[in-house]
Amino acid sequence: RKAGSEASGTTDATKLRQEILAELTYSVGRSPETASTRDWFVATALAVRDRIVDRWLLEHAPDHARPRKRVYYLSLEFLIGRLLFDALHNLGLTDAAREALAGLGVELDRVREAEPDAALGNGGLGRLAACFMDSMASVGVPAFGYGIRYDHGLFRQGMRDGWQQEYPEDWLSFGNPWEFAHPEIDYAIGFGGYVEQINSGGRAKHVWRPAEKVDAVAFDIPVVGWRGKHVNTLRLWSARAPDPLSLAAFNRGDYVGALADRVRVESISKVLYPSDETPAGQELRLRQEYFFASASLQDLVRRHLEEHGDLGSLPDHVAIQLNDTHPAIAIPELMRILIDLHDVPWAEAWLITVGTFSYTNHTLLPEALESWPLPLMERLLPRHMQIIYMINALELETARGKRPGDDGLLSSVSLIDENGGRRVRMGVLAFIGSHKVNGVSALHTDLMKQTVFRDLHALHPDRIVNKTNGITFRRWLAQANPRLTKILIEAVGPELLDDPERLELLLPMADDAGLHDALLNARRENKVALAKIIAERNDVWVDPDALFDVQIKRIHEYKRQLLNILETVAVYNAIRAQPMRAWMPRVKIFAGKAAASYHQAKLIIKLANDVARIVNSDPTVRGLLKVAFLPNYNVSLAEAIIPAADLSEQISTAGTEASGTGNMKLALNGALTIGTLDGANVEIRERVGDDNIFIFGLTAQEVQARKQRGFNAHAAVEASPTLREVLDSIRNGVFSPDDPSRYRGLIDGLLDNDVFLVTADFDAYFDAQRSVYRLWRDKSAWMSASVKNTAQVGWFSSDRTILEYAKEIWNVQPSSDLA
Ligand code: DL6
Repeated sequence: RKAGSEASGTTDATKLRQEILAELTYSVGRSPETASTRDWFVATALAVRDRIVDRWLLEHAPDHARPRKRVYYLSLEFLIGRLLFDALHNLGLTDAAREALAGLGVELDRVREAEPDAALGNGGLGRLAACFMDSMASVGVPAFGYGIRYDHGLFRQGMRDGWQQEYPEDWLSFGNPWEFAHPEIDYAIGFGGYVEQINSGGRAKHVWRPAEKVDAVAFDIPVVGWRGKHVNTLRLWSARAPDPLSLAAFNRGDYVGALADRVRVESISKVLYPSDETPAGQELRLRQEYFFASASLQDLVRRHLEEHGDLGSLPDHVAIQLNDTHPAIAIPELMRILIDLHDVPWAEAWLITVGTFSYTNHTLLPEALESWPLPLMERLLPRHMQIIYMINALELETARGKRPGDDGLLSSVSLIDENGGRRVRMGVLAFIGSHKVNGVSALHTDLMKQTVFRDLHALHPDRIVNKTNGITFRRWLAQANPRLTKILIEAVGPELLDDPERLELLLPMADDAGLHDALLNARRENKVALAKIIAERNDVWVDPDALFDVQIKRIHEYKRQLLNILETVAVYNAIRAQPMRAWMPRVKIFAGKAAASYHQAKLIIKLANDVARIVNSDPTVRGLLKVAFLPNYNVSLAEAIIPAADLSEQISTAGTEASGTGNMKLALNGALTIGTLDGANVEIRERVGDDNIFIFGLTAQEVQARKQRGFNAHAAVEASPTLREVLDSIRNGVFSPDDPSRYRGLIDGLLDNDVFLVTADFDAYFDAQRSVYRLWRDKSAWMSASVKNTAQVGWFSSDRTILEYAKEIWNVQPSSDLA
């Protein structure tokens, strides 16, 4: 078999059909007559996987003659979603698979639905890691993604009477046909114990004697890039107890006790940490971080030694990217491996470490910046703590040399936070131990320099760089929106799939009525499909000709779903006041999960559902305004919503959203953005132009200034009769007649301490929504703006982002650049 064969048409379909049948028979153990849709999915996935494997093995063959520098992307989250269409599309096999299965009486789209959504991430950070894996394989950057194979990914969100309920997610319960288990790739990970100092040939040497050991076992998923040219590896670690059970306890009849140790040890890879923000389960989280960082480093050091023999050349052959601070413990771990296990002197070890690591920051929110209590660190990782103290002492000495007498600077750049219980600051560790530190949008990077890393930036002015996020167009355009993709390919040519910046060729056609009609038809079909999902999940019928106004993302106060709900209520009040006016039909669509312990976010979900219930059933409204909160937002649901969206809500308080990537996906699919000058919205505006985006609200600078002056929400509300009416109606129980005081605390809290300046931005947002109405009434003007969005966001491809990382951070040559 030839991997990545591009041969299409009937021959390929016939061959693929035989391969699928063979897998169904010999791997799944079923006949076509008895096979379920899931069986067909497994058989198809296995047949496709076979096609990937030949090239994969070739790419991973030990190549001592000319080894290329590799990237190791360390991320606690990979929100990969379903993989079948990724693989088929990248191999050019989607049509062949459709034909092959049709010949067996099976529909490819049903098979696609049978694949569970691998939800090994919380949101943007994890999805970015998944897009990067696709892009690294596509542009030919040799890479490993390293993470954890969680038995249970992000919780399944259900709704009970409008309240979020969390249920365990079970993507692995029927196995995972994409992965290869490698029980032989197994590293011991230590925890606890003590450090012994021994004399080794006249030199003091530290030996860590852990009290406890856990095995990390590798599971590999091949990641095939565009056109099947390269295959990288996503290696996920699963925790195994060294002893399967205590036989002594078992023989005593203590069957539960016999397994207790194993259950405790293996809990490390049981569940994805439920949120970025909660303090709960701290110790388990730290164990997860060290577990996967240590396994990954042991693995890459072993590979490097096999290929190159000595560790001095590590930075020449290895680039390790830390996806946020979660894997930052890898920095002292590499120091430990170098110093304690390979006798590398400290100064050289530090040069190797800094030369190898780089770190991406994804948030400025203080509560999301990780730090660990010293006693916990000292207990779990005593040797690492010694190394951290040493790194800190040397860094502070350098800082003192550069800024003598500046004690404020010293305490801000110290690895140890002395305020209110001593803690290790992982952001500082990641910064100091990396040669490059990047933000994820231009604004975010500037703010990093001015705020969280101001003093570190002063000491290391060349370290912070910007790498604006991107998305893979293969998933978010070609797979998610085949109707639009077909039109775009007809308009600008199939090369678009290789080079999304070719979308700019659409610009001269932005006012073409024929193109508008084609796009409107495609969008309408997508909206009909979404309307069906809304009817099935929410029992609400929505009009596909209404404006679909979409806010899909994690539920968080800074993202301001509340602002959107307040505007919804304002419109509802206006319709009730003047029912017979010519209201523009609109559907407000929300989706997103709240962290299980984030009560305010869960209350906001309940409010959205309460508002939906009242608005959707009010006969005065006559269906002109509908509200739907779609439960269980995940990658697959996003793939259904984004192609059907007319308006994209990106309304975070300026300065709080690091980048956003949903904003890019929606603009690419032709939705117009209503948003603040936050994160990558700023760069989207620069590209699509002021006339094709609805920007409103305070800028990041204005937000800072307002806060410094002391913002008074009462005054803002007094100045806005519309807002006052909205807040009064919510506060007085109009939307919660069963419990009229349900939202009193929420509204009073907003008035007393409006941290995210919802009230300050309300009027500007309300006005911007009126501009949306005006443009929507002029279909051709709207479509012209929509085309200009699609045409000008090609730059936000994650291939472009990865090429920038490769050149400016990793110093890796993508194979597309090789002669
Ligand atoms: O960089 C990916 C993504 C950004 O687009 C979002 O703006 C940002 O909120 C998100 N951050 C996280 C949580 N960060 N931490 N820790 O998901 O990253």
